[in-house]
Amino acid sequence: MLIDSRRGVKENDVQAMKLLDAAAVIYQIILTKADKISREEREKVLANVEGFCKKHQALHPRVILTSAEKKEGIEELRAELAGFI
Ligand SMILES: Nc1nc2c(ncn2[C@@H]2O[C@H](COP(=O)(O)OP(=O)(O)OP(=O)(O)O)[C@@H](O)[C@H]2O)c(=O)[nH]1
Ligand SMILES: [Mg+2]
Repeated sequence: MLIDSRRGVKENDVQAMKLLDAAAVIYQIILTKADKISREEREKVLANVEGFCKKHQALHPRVILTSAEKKEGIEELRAELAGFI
């Protein structure tokens, strides 16, 4: 589930999480556009998302912070996806 790191988890994301939990489909949160936020905001959005990981059974606990612009987290994301295959 791609989440804009500037916005965090929104109500429609929570609705999608509930559907995935109910269907027992494992999902993971990938934060995007990390270059657009400060170090402080990163801590905040990570804490926010980690809170959701505790509440949603099917949500993978590892959150990946990425920036397509700075290529940050892309290798990590690729490795994670390769792991699923
Ligand atoms: N700064 C920054 N801009 C990005 C990043 N990823 C995408 N963009 C820009 O965001 C705009 C939308 O690109 P999309 O590929 O649709 O990215 P998205 O994550 O779906 O973003 P939205 O459509 O805006 O929700 C384009 O102008 C991209 O260049 C990123 O990691 N950092
Ligand atoms: Mg888009």
